[in-house]
Amino acid sequence: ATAATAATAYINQVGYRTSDPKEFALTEGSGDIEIVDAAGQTVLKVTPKAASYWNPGAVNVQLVDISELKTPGTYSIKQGDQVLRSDLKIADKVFEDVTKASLKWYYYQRASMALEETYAGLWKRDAGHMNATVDLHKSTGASGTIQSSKGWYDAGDYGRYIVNSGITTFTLLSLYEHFPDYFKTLKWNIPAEGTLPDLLAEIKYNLDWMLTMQAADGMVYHKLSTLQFPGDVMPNKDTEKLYVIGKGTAATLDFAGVMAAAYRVFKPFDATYATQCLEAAKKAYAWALQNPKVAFYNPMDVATGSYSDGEFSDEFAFAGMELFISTGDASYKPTIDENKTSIVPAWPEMYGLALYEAATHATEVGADAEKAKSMLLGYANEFAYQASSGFGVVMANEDFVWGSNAVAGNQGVFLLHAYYITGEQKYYEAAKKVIDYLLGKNPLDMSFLTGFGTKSPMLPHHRPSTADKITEPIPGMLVGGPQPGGEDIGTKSWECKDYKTGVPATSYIDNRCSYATNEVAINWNAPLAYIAGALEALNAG
Ligand code: 9MR
Repeated sequence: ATAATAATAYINQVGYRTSDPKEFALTEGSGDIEIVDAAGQTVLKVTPKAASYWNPGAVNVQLVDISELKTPGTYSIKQGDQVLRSDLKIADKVFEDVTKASLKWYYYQRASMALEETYAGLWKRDAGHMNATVDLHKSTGASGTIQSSKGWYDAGDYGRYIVNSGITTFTLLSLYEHFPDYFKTLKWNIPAEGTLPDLLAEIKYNLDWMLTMQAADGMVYHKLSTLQFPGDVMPNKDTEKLYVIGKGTAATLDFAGVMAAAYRVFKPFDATYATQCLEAAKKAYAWALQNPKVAFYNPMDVATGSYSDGEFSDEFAFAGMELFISTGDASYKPTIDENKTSIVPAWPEMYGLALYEAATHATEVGADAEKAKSMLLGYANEFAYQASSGFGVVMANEDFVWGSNAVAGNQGVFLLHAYYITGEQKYYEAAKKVIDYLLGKNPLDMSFLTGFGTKSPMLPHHRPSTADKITEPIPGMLVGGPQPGGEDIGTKSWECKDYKTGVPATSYIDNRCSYATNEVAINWNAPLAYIAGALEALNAG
């Protein structure tokens, strides 16, 4: 007899919730699938269904529905005589540890404090960037110094950037705002901040930094970083001079929206702090109205993250909507523009956040809430349809950009909002398929979250994980993911060898060199944390 090549089964390697619909992908190959329990008993037989060709992976797969598998345990997947894999897990709260770890990662990213062993374990480290008196770079239009400390390092580098802090901090604030009961008690071993729930303690660490970045006239500086990226050193060894760099309408409006939302979330815990946030938001918004077109680009002597954006109507809508919801003052309320097309949120595309808010505050927002709903559902219906084919994920070729995993994540958050608005299960299911994709049901057959899954990134582009000499990367980090740009491929020794496959969804390398596919970033972890947290909170007793 000739031995047939075994098919590959692509599963969510972290597992499936007992009560959720469940599906995995399978390469071509014929025959029914058997699910076998730890005692060797076949507990389920399924005939794979053909699925349509998935462009980004240039591949045909079949889909296997195992929703009927509801008994917690670890199972094998068999086809004929062949065991395709033995790491299929079913459990009640599969995404709780993912939620905790992806949120705890923000603690590991904290500037200006030592990470103590009681919290950080193996990854304890000295404090970095302790000099709180920071020079204003000439690009701020001012001179002198400000006091600025705390906040999260952006990514694999040690920059702190207001624009990217904007979408990140807002996503985490909205996670709390949407599920206060769940997050009031969920803990993941970080230092206490008064009596704040862990999620809010973590968020406050970054809000405190953001507040330092506002000038007296309301304007918000663009970023706090060295002039060039540091080498692969621990935070305390990055001793180049820090500067406060640039200013602009995007940073100021992103700040305004975040601070307005923070007002609502912190009010029950600390009214003084909440009011400070709201006043800061109002001042920022007022500055932006007077200065509606100040774009930031890196000055000649600066090479750190630019987060440049030249179009601000989306940031105006976001900030205005948050201020309107928080104050009830109609002068802040933006008009919903039905011609907007880039409505899946991303750091330069904040319009979708205004839509989320409008659609879920129908009473306050009035007629525009219906417009927002129909815009969201128009896309969400398309997404839910796409999620029923291929790898079960929404991602199309053009979604494979730098940080593609955050595009997937934000599509999932988007679908969850469609679920909140309608209560329709198909949106929940499609959002759940996003987390399946991120945790292993993808053509690379890997989980993109460090420390989670059978195979996950070991060599992320993340300076602390490189310099600490500990084999395991810090857990709970979502890498940027595959994309065909190859911006990091080059001739210098520290740049990557060519890893492009000609296929968007497999152009990826698990290597320190790859800042374009294997870096981590605060704005990429946030949507994953949101989906994982929401899926658990929605199902909590
Ligand atoms: O996430 C950013 C991505 O959208 C851009 O295409 C890319 C190049 O400008 O930069 C990414 O952001 C990086 C930032 O500039 C600096 N810190 C690391 C970020 C993730 O790679």
